[in-house]
Amino acid sequence: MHISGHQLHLYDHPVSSNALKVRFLLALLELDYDRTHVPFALPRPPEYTELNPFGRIPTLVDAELVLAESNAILRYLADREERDDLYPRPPRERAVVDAALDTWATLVRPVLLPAEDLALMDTGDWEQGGGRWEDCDDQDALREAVGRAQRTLGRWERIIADNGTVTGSFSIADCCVAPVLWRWLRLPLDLSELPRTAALQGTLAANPAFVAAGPVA
Ligand SMILES: N[C@@H](CCC(=O)N[C@@H](CS)C(=O)NCC(=O)O)C(=O)O
Repeated sequence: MHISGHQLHLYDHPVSSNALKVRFLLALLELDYDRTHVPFALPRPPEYTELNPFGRIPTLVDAELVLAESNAILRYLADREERDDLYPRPPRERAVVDAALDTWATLVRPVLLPAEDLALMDTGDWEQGGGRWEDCDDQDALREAVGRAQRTLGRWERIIADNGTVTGSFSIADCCVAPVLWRWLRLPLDLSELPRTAALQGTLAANPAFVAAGPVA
């Protein structure tokens, strides 16, 4: 499907949080890659669903390996580059990173998404990064959705470290959460009682590799 100058090829969208977490890690690892833009509009182009039958963004291609699922891609790239600092080998340390990745993907992310839908995706062109929460037509629904997110982040707060990282030292779990926490800078979230999450959000937003990865929305 592509003629690539680089070994790695990322199928992504500038606005996709799942693609941005991969670009963040690629920037940290200083790996060059080619990019193909996949539009959000459904159905996805047939060349893309041929590569990734679920059609979700992103997909990473590394020679004959075609890898979907952003967290699997983070694990793969850290292992590929033998970056045990980012994804530790000792089972107990690795389990802590894995638990953070799974908790975020299965318990936190899904609760945050409805508020993003109402505040950003429904208020502007999402292909371009969406609109402003102030323009949401149903502010009561938005308040409720943000409240649910806030309560879930209160649980998240209790499992993360207090030094601006997820697990106590920077890992792929930080790459995983960075795009969505950064996106939430655009939502009316009260972090006054969530100091660890606030520190994490601030640290990640200022990370030079995150900035280099080109966050859009
Ligand atoms: N579990 C997948 C989810 C990927 C995903 O949902 N990507 C979004 C873009 S961020 C997407 O394709 N959304 C549109 C869709 O659901 O088809 C991953 O982590 O890579």
